Amino acid sequence: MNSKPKVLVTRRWPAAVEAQLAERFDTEFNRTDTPLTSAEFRSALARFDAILPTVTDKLGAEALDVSAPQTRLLANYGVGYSHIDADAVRTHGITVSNTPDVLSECTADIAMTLMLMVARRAGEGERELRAGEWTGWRPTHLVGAKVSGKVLGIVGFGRIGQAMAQRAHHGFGMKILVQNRSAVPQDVLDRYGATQVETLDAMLPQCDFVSLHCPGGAANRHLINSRRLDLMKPDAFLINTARGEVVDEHALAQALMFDCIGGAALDVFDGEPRIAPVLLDCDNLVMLPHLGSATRETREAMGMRVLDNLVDYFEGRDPRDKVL
Ligand code: 8YV
Repeated sequence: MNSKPKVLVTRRWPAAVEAQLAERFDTEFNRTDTPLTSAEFRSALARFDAILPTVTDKLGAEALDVSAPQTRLLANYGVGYSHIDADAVRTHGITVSNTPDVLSECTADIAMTLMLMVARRAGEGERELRAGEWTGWRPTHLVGAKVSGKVLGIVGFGRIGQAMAQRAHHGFGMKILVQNRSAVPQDVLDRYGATQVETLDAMLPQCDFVSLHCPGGAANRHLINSRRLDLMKPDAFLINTARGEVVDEHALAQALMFDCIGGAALDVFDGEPRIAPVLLDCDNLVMLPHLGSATRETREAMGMRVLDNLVDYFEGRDPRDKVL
């Protein structure tokens, strides 16, 4: 009889991690590489001891509408877990873990990439060149905004927010303002020459760039709405590598079309991979397909971190990255 815990991996993972999972657990892999449906999740919850979901697995009330699930652990491959219904997992007594730390650097790298791309109009430039429309250098062609030395407002000063501040302050000489739900210790702010501002409304008018690094979910849904976009400087830029729902995308499209802000750059979208068509019409918008953690090194490290959490749990300890 096989006594290894039964584990379901919902998407394709880096080969090295899949090999370790297969060795240590009775592992089933979803080889279709398309997200499971709610019905498939309900059936999996009856059969597996642990499920290893990703951001694309909508584990809402419908998918978790089961009685007495076999599943005791959802070990999420990713740091954000707003796709998992916290009330439903609490009702079932299911434990949830995530993968913090290992993706902070690469996600901050993508936020920097987006900030530079939108300020320097790199997306527009590449589109023009590929369309064969570049007529040559001229003093007024695709003139963007300087990044170095400007004011960057960071919303959410956790690990990724701090990795962003590290790059922007020490690499680009930017002045850092911080909005965070709790008080950030002074020595942490001092590391990045940062100042915590009491409210988001007070911070927004002071920023040349605003970068979002807060959690998603209901609490932060449309944190950036038309009223707050109006508070931003008319030449300021918004960067989102957090979660799509944090920004009201229709309000953002309006703000971009009517030049209420200078531009925006998004790695995440509300209801992704569907993109609100209104966004596609905005020239001063850079969009990437959720690439924050997408490096070989980080995706492998995320998988290994999930493995650590599984081992913790099945050896009778709380998983090291337990979040629910
Ligand atoms: C991950 C992310 O790639 O970790 C997160 O929360 O947003 C991404 O960078 C994705 O969530 C994988 O599940």
